[in-house]
Amino acid sequence: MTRTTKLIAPLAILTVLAVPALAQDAAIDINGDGMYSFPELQAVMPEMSEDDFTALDTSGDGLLDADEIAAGTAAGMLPA
Ligand SMILES: [Ca+2]
Repeated sequence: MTRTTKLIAPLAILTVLAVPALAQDAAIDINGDGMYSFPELQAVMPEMSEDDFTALDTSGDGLLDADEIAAGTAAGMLPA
């Protein structure tokens, strides 16, 4: 986990509590960068393990881009 994600995680959790979980992508993508980080996903999917996230992060950059999100959704590991 990078220093940035450690700082963002508590903010993401607090923000997600204020909106319906899984309502829309914006509810997951807290920082609006178009990608899902592990803290962002885990905030709305507490059952998501770091191993699951790593499996979805095929490029290994620590973020799920649109292609990785689409693949995870198709595999049933992410909400549609
Ligand atoms: Ca990635």
